[in-house]
Amino acid sequence: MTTRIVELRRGILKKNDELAAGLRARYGAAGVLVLNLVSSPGTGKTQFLERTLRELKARGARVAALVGDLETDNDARRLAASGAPVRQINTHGICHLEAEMVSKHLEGWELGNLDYLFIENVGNLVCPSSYDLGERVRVVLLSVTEGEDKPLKYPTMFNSADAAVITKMDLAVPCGFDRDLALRNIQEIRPGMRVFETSAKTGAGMEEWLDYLAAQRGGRGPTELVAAPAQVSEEKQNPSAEAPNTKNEPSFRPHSGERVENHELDRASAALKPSHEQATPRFATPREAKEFLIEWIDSEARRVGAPLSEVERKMLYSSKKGWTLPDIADVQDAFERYHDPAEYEENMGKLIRGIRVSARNGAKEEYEAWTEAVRVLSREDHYLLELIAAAGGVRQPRGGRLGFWVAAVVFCGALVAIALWMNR
Ligand SMILES: Nc1nc2c(ncn2[C@@H]2O[C@H](COP(=O)(O)OP(=O)(O)OP(=O)(O)O)[C@@H](O)[C@H]2O)c(=O)[nH]1
Ligand SMILES: [Mg+2]
Repeated sequence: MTTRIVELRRGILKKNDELAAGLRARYGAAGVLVLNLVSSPGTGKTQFLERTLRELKARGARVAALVGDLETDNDARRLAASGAPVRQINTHGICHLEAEMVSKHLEGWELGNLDYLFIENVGNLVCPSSYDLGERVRVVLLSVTEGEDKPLKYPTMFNSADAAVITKMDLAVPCGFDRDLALRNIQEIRPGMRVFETSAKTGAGMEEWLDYLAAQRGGRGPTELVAAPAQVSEEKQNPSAEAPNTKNEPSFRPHSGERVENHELDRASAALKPSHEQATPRFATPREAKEFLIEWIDSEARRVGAPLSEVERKMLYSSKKGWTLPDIADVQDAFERYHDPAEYEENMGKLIRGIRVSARNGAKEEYEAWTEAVRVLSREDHYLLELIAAAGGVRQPRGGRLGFWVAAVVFCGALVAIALWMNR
């Protein structure tokens, strides 16, 4: 019985991971930075997010949010006060959001019209850590009222996050919050993790947080972002369109309702147009190209039923001078201790060759996206490039084509010889 439950759970997680990989690729193609906010109930996710949405909008950024709760649309109503498009996801008893729920609630939204999409997860410090939502950045929040030991008690949640936010700093003194201890505990679980000390009430720490968000979007600060498109401003003028959507109707539509799906398809294919037809390149920076390639390798590993461990995936980010992860030294340390480099490189070679085959046999745009990413990344030195080079050339080997022509000539010659012999 227990084995069956474990197997069932594995199956659910596998399905979720596959859907999340698809979402991640979709977010990447649309150029939207997606963040997943996790914490225990009442940490201040909604208040912090509302302030974030408001301040990003004031800087000209295009933002939207999904918010998960077991019941009620209270949080969506609060977030909608920021003026951003918001949708509530009610999980009715499930203690976390899943990729499928997110995917369903994104229907009708034109992701290409967004700079940031925030997902406020259900308040819980255990379940959400196992469910990938395709986000690029997972943010764990911890309030000064919860106790400094939470990172030690819930290590998986803190270990799977990319950044931490300490909330309600305005209450730190009356609560006797031990800041140094909290920071030490976070670093013990996730060395090198970026931590923001904030108060959504006073605005403390928000500047630093907003700068971090801009940096995560590849260094493009909110003030440099393109102005919000017409349809977003139209919604702004129409308060009813901004109200939280409990009936699952799109509150943020690119065009009229019936055209939503087609328009989304148009956008998706435009993002994958060959570079010579594209007004803007697919990858603005080597970092974007690198993330695209790593995501593809990661999803290929899942596809073949051998998902990469966190260390294996993170090793792909190694670089001497180019952009890499802040905790890469720890990753390399763990890799050296527990992995066989030759075996790892052989496995990566197999995955890369598998990707090339499916990209070559799939849509032309996919193949071009892969080669363009490699070309953009080649501007810098990256371990990933060495792995790609070691996996062999991208063209069909000359020998293969030559073999085909030799076989064809021999076959035709044999046919002619048989015909001549029979006519004798
Ligand atoms: N003093 C102070 N109170 C805050 C701050 N942020 C949130 N709160 C209060 O903390 C309580 C919980 O905040 P929420 O934003 O609802 O917390 P949450 O994490 O979204 O809660 P769930 O969605 O239920 O998990 C509310 O009463 C907020 O007013 C803050 O920075 N300072
Ligand atoms: Mg909330």
